[in-house]
Amino acid sequence: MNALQTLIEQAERDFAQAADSASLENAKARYLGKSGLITAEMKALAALAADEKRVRGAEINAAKQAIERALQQRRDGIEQAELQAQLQAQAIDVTLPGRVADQGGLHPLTRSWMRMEQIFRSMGFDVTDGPEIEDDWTNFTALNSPQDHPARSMQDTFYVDARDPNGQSLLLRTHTSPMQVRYARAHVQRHADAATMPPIKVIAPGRTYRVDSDATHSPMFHQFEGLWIDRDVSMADLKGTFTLFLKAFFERDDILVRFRPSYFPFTEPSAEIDMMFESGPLKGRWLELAGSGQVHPTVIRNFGLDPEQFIGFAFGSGLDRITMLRYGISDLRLFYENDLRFLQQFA
Ligand code: 2U9
Repeated sequence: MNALQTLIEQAERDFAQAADSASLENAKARYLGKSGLITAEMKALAALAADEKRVRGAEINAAKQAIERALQQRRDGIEQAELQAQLQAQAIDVTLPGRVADQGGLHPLTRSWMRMEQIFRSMGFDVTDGPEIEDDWTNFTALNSPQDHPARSMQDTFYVDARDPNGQSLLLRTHTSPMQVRYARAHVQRHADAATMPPIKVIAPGRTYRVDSDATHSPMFHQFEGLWIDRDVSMADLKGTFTLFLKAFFERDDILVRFRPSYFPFTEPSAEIDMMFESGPLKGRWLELAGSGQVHPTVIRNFGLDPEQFIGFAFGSGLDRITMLRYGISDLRLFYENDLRFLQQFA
């Protein structure tokens, strides 16, 4: 084997050992660089005779080309290897499950609340709001609950350890009625002339508080109350309004409604409202749904109106209760535990 062939094989081995482009370029310099081995062979040509020069020159050129080919091959190899390494480092596992954002949903009570508001709005009722910490007068006295009424006892009501600027005791409202007291008084003030006053027609939904806790009672629960005061509103309007609401809320017509005589300090006469489904799992059972009645003359007077001129009705019902009936829920506490397995069924 001649020296040039040895040189080619040596270069091939050197190039093969170069692990990256930098070492490959160093290896190239050893053969093809200014003081490289092939370059040295070229320089040595000068000392040869013309004939020998031609033959030897062609041999050296062939060797140089072989080394350049080997170099290019190795360059391509290293480039491929580097690309592969880079692709592997940046590899994406397309079989991984995607990171999907969880979608929230409305709480069943919120759904009922919105549904209830929408139905009453469609019947011309306004919707009002008010404070959850109330003063004694607005929560009790204005609603004809005398000072010694049992609903005022410390066992039934959460009193707040503070008083309002007028020295009145403060409490967590025990019903949503005080919102209607506030609404009605503001309405009467705004329409100073009773002769042209538009009717008071309002729904008051919201959180209420009582000292009570078991499967069907929670210390915090939701009520919605209606109030309609005008010159000629009757108990027949009450029955029609409430029946229409029930049929729209439960999305069915096979509903019977009955009134039973009752007592509330703020209404006279008063009635419990019961409802019966004529089919389905609750078929044939009277279900207590609401209290109601003609607004007591003392309450009308507390609005600043003359009870000889103005008359109307009020009702109060539990949002939690009608939501349990609508969805077939048996334990009230499910609404307040925030267990996603329960809540997701309504999303
Ligand atoms: C004003 C005057 C009267 C609202 C009424 C009831 C009867 C009643 C309860 C039913 C179950 C509340 O959710 S519950 O615990 N409510 O029995 N509520 S009449 O009467 C009013 C309201 C406002 C100014």
